[in-house]
Amino acid sequence: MMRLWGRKSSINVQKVLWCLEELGLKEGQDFERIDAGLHFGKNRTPEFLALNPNGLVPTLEDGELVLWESNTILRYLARQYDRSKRFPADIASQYQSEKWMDWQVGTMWPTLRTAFLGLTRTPESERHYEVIKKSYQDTNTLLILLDQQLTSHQYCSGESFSIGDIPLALCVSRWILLNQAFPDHTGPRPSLPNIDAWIKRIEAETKYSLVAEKELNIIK
Ligand SMILES: N[C@@H](CCC(=O)N[C@@H](CS)C(=O)NCC(=O)O)C(=O)O
Repeated sequence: MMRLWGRKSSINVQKVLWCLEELGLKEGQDFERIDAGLHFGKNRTPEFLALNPNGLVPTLEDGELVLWESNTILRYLARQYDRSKRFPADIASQYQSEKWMDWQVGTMWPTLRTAFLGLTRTPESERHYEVIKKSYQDTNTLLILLDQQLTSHQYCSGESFSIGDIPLALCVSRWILLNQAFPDHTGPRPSLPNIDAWIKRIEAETKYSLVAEKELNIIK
């Protein structure tokens, strides 16, 4: 049985849980999950650091194989366990999906992360509101790119849901939630109709609602 280390409130753990759901892999049957990170701790113990020297979640053990980096875990799960062909297998769709996964981890999340951590994981007295607003507004600009992609395609890599949609949708969900919870500190959120339609499609056609927590888990 696989073992997944990580608390459910982490965006990166949510990616893995969502992917496992899409693949029909069940907690308690195909994998066990151990709460780790933030108030659960466990991620700085020598045993955990031997698995993942970054001390971060998610970390996946599958037999002898130990993986960290959430997007890599998604790639592995899709390649190893997609028995029912849930995700597109043609090379063009796969690499379009890869492109958006790299964009999420290298461009979008680093931009939004400042606002996210600033508003949800930083005590109010230590928040830098100008920096937070800039981070949020810069994300607005970036998301116009994704909205444009979704003008002519149903999903990020084409007409089928792929693993690339998972990281993107979880980021977009946080972008929406942050603005709902802190409108004064994020500043306005533009209407991006293709992203709105894509999120609705994802909610209707995937297991997203089963795993993605709709809370920011704000630490005061
Ligand atoms: N690039 C890594 C980032 C992992 C990461 O930053 N994980 C956060 C949670 S989202 C973490 O472990 N934070 C420490 C903690 O929860 O204690 C990935 O995609 O897996």
